[in-house]
Amino acid sequence: MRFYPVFLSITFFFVACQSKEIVKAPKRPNILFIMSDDHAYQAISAYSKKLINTPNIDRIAREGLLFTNACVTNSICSPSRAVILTGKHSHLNGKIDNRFPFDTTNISFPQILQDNGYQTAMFGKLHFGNSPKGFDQFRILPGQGTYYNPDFITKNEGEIKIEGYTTDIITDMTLDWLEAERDTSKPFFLAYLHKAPHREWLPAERHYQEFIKKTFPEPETLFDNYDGRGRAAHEAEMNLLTHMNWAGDSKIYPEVMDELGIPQTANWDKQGFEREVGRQTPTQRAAWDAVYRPMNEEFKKSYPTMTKKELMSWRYQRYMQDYLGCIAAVDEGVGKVLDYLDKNNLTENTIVVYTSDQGFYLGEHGWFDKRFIYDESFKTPLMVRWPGVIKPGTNNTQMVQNLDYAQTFLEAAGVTAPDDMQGESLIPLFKGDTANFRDAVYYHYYEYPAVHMVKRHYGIVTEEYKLVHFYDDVDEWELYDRKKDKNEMKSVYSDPAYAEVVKDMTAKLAALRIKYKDNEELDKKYIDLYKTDQ
Ligand code: SGN
Ligand code: CA
Repeated sequence: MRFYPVFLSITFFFVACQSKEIVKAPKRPNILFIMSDDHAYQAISAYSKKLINTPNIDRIAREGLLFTNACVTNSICSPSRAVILTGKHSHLNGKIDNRFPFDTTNISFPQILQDNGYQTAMFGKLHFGNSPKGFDQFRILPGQGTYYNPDFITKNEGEIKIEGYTTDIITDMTLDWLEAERDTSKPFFLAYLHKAPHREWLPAERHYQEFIKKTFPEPETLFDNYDGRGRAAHEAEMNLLTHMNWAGDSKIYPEVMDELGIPQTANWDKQGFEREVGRQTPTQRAAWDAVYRPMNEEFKKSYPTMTKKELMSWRYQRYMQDYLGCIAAVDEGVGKVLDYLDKNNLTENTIVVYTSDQGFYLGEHGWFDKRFIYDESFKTPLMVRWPGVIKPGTNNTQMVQNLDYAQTFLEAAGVTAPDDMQGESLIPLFKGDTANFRDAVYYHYYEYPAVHMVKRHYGIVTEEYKLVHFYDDVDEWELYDRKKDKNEMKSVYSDPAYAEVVKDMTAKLAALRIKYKDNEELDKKYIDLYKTDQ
């Protein structure tokens, strides 16, 4: 009997050598897709150490591939998610903005994975106005969701409310599914989707206590006056000083605003505070007040004598304390899920992706929010770990887009992607083969007029230049020299020295519009949609 295991392994070796199938047939990889909402790459230490340390998220880059020029096609939440799931630009999948529900007749890659033997699950924020198709299990936040004691729309339990902190709850749901519901006979696609760090930025108790004491370096362009750019930058309503809510965002209590005579920034300013802070249990609220009341008291003392410049700096610090505090919980959650993979022997055969639905302004150009084709919102974090395929600790500078994920995952699963998907598989890039990848990307933003008032625009971005056309209630073009003007402070569209570049980029943009099947008729159709449905 003592020799039995030896005998077994010899037999297995023999059979394995005889039958190439057993040795060669690759196991289809699991896919863990982690996405947070509005997580700027500036707030991930794998990209920049200026603001926060995110050791767990960084681990994915350290053990995998960090994309330094990943970008989106339309920098706003649900459109980005629709692009990811369908592999098609907004004008073709129809989800041009946050307002109209996603058209579920679109075919999404999780449906295809499910049809091809993958077990699929989604937890967290989707923001589609309807439930996801192609998922064996899901628990999603209604709309934007809330930070404390969230409601969930579920596949099997109706609508439920769970007490606790949303980021932690989404992490626990993900871990519980892996532990209790995973079908070990199938590969999985698991979408672990954080609400954090979306506005109105409420950190967990353990993090606000720590982050409220911190001070962060200001970005170079915090006091931008938008000279050098057109009407779109001037007229956007995303400025920290003038458009950020006092109660909802900066957490000045509504009664303190009244006492100081500070008017609401928007009519949902105080409402935003109630919607979020007002959801806390008495215990959570007492803990919150113990930290945020003293901050309000300090502010009451200093506000009357503060200059506009001082106020801007103060609002920036307040913003960063809460925004980055929210990210701390995301990073912890990612760490727990990666540890689970390690402990359960899943690391080797699981592709792990960390990304956001778009980039975000962290005070650059004086802004918060996103929407623009300008770099901070156009670019998005992206890192991928795939042991045995991706060499650990590598970087890639190609302009990959959220449009590419669907085809990438389908190829990884060994499934042919539908012909009408518009991205490019990233698998050659994973293997270090960067030849033949696209050298220009197409971008198109629609949600206007709407919150933050960023005008409609489309454009083309290459490594060197960015050409943008703002349209609808304006007709303006901008050109940026990305190498010489990293902060995009001055459009050189009318500079004679760039006449050739303008000509060349305009032709390339027209060609991209044709390639991706976008055109003026569609632009008009989507403008008219707003006229008939205000
Ligand atoms: C809310 C936010 C906006 C944000 C949109 C879209 N306002 O309307 O600041 O741009 O969501 O965000 S809030 O005061 O209600 O938070 S997205 O991530 O869903 O696109
Ligand atoms: Ca978002």
